[in-house]
Amino acid sequence: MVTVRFRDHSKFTYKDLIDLNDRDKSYASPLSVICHIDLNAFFAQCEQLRLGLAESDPVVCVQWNALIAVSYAARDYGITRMDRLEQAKLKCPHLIPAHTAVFKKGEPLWKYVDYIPSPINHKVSLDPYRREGKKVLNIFRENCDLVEKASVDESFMDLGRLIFAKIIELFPSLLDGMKDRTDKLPNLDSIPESIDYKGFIINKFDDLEPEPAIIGDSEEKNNIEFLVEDWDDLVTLIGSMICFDLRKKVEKILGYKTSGGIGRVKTIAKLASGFKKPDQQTIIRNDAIPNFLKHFKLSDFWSFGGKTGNYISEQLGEMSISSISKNYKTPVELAKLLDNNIELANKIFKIVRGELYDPITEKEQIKTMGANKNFRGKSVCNTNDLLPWINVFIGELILRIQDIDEEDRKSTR
Ligand code: DCP
Ligand code: CA
Repeated sequence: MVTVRFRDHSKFTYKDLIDLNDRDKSYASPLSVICHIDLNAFFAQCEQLRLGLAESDPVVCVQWNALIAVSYAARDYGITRMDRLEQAKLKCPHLIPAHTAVFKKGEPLWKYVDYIPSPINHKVSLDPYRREGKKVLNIFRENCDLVEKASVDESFMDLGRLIFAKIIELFPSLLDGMKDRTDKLPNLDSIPESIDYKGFIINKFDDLEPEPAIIGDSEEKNNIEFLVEDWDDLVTLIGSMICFDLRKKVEKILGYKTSGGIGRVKTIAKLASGFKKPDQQTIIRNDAIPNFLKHFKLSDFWSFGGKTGNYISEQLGEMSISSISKNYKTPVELAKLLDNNIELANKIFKIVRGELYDPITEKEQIKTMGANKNFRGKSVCNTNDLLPWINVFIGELILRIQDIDEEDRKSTR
């Protein structure tokens, strides 16, 4: 249920709305809407569908005897990626392990084999998953004009143009009434009934909405109110409908279940898509950002892994996101804790407020390409042992280059 109760004056201008229609400007508009979509238990889902199994089958994707992806059905048995295959089988005796495709020593093509391959004379191929990931990406690209591939199974999308078109379709008189781009957008009394949000919502910071903080899902949400107080709420709502459509397209065409997140910036959309899994999506309205971020630590922002992440944890300790935003009112104050690194302080200052307006970068930059293999024990002692692996490496690189060529041909057609 959507309730429209606009504030006295909108905080947003016609320019903010019009900027959504410009690929170069929309990410920086205060009305920007980004969605992030992540495939659930990706490699395991690929294997489940390849083998014609059901979603309820406890499939795990295996590399030698390590689990590299665990289906949600297998997670119900308490199985995680940390388990070895033997431990997982103890937890679920009817577990279905599916080994990745492999290159056999000396052969330049990968294949799925009907025996348990040994690392001594095989090399894992992740090509099948890369290809499936590409198919998903292509669906997004056919339906959205600005898509960033974030990893093999994740994409960010700038929904600006899609939302702008929908708004103009719903309220065609909007632009006619505009005199000056700096004018505030008009208030709305109601929105058409066909417009309803999709997904979980987090309540707003100002406590206008009832607890609990996380309310509703797509099935049982009829009595849950999605309060629209300004245009940012409305664009986020429409964003949730578009994100849902994109996810359902992927499911219908390819069979994959996904999770989605909708928010004004990439960091918020990314955290939102991981919030409810599998096959769910979470909507973060701007006023709900402080409430939503209460659920996370600074280290949950993926860009702070590794060295920078460690440095920040050392300097700031286990500080919660809320306390960073409450205690440090300017980037300069924060920089004092970070050896006066004002650039980093600025970034953290914006991240903890959900204000890091980063553009969506479309072009995938391939910086390097390599093929490697860890040789075990004494399996490679001389040139003769090594030469068959060169065939494998060359085969692997040729396949990758062919895939990229094909992609380039498609995009220049
Ligand atoms: N992957 C891997 N080793 C890791 C992490 C991931 O091989 N340490 C591979 C297998 C995953 C895929 O990358 O299926 C995507 O990684 P995710 O972190 O998105 O995890 P999943 O998609 O498996 O699960 P989720 O549903 O939690 O996203
Ligand atoms: Ca995933």
